[in-house]
Amino acid sequence: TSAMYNLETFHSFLKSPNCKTILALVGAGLSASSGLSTFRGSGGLWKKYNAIDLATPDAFLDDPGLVWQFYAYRRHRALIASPNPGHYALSALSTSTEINFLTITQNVDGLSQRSNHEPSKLLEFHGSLFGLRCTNFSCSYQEKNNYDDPLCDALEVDKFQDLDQLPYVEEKDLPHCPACQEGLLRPAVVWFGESLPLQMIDKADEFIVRNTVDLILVIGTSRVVWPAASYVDIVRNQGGKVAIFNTESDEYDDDCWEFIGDSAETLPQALE
Ligand code: BJW
Repeated sequence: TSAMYNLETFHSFLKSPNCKTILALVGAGLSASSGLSTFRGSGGLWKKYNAIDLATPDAFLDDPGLVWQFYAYRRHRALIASPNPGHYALSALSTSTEINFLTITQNVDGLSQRSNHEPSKLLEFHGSLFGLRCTNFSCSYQEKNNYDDPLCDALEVDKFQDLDQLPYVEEKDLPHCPACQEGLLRPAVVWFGESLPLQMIDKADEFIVRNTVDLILVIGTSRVVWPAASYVDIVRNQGGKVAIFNTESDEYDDDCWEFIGDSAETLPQALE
């Protein structure tokens, strides 16, 4: 990273008339200091299972009980967690009247919402842990804000909290659709290989095309999952600046501000 990129130059760019439109791209690292695990790296394991392997349609077909235990555990953890100063710093930007702002969060934990982020400026790109939908193709049942914990007896977190060996949960004991009475419910999140809701992509594209983004804040994300990661290059190609907030340095990217450390600390500092 060149001498041009330091906290001082970041602050003066942020306050300059050249910085009118800001896009925040958020990943699991933003919620790390709220106590929630990331997907990749040291925090990326749940019991002996790899989080990435469980977030797939195949895993759910193969063993819906196991995948539901993973999501029930994460629902519980998210509900007892609180937003951290990083969430609040973004929330403050979202209510500013001076700038055009949008947060694209890949997180499904609901912590940005709970930090009072302006809802119209927040896209939950990969869905929400607190959304449910029916897996029966002929049924369109969905629930948006279901905070029941546990969702059902078999998914009571105490039953698999400290176990090396998880109890096997049969499909009949998992949450089923109250509308069609037969479909298994699933979390309304976007798994690998699944398409993001089209209107989500549309809204993101609309923001980028309408405004021309001056600055993208890339916060706590490994930038490997598409299409979310693609916005960094899209903004750069528009002539926008990039600021990365991560505990690890990206050796391959030196045309950006890089704030190394816990984003719960670095983000409020940079945005103050
Ligand atoms: C800290 C910190 C602290 C730690 N402070 N920092 C084009 C090219 C290549 C591949 C594809 C492509 N198009 C599609 C694909 C395939 C696939 C993909 O991207 N694969 C790549 C992995 C190669 N993409 C998809 O399948 C997407 N669908 C799609 O594109 O559909 C198109 C389609 C069209 C037609 C037919 C079919 C499909 C969907 C992707 C959905 C991703 N879903 C998940 C699960 C969501 C539900 C859940 O939460 O369980 O989303 S996977 C997982 O990864 C989750 C996350 O949101 C996502 C991103 O992870 P994130 O947030 O970056 O976390 P980590 O753990 O990776 O990184 C944490 C970072 O924080 C690290 O950098 C740490 O250093 C840092 N950190 N502590 C600051 N305190």
